Amino acid sequence: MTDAPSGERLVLHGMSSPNVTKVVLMLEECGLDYELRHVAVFNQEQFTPEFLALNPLAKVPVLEDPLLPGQPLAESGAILFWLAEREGKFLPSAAGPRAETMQWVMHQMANYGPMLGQLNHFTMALQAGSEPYATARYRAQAERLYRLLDDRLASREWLAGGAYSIADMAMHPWAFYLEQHQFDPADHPAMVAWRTRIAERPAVQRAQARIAEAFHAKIGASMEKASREDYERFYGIDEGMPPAKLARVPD
Ligand SMILES: N[C@@H](CCC(=O)N[C@@H](CS)C(=O)NCC(=O)O)C(=O)O
Repeated sequence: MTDAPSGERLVLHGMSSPNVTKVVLMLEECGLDYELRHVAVFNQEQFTPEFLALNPLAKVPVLEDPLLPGQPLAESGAILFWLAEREGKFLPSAAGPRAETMQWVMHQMANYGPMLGQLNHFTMALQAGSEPYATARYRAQAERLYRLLDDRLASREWLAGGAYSIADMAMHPWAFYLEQHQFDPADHPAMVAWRTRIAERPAVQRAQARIAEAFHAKIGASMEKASREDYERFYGIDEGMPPAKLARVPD
């Protein structure tokens, strides 16, 4: 984790989460040479001094790019904008399509990520039914967001700007929570068709293979050895909070 990137190679610090996956999609679409480095977030590795020097908020992804020496880049949306400008790809240059594409990247960052992420927390990290108000609140938010996505895609092939772009890459990994969040794919046909269209792209398939190879076994091992304290730190639970009924966490 401490070695700076050398030569032309980029280094992406992460795990197999949607916010990391979207960046790997872009790296593959651009044909860049990059290395994936696992950060064991279930074992508090994001809080080590080495990682905090990369991102003081202690979250992945972080990109180290030889073209940005000494400037590790956090926040997946900012990383997508950087790579799009660096490569001159997947962000239209004409003003209208460019603004629309930026709007949908920000939409994903500001709404889909935070709201679906909270629904994940209250439905998967906690024991079922332990926080009914929070679960209902974030499910209602998710319902609005999935409806918006399906309506948007009913009349266009790609989310914004008239072409496949970083807006689609940002949103795509989040769109797979639809079924886990117990919404009916049959009620979201345009969204499901778009999801499949993107999943069939060779770059997306290469990205999935790279993620599986770099992260899956390591994440499995890190979850296996994670303690209750590790999980509480990951979820941001501290002593002053009301007790949380965590699921699948050792006593
Ligand atoms: N807004 C950030 C969110 C990043 C984020 O939430 N990362 C999670 C994994 S997807 C993480 O590193 N969690 C570890 C922690 O919070 O301790 C982005 O899009 O990059």
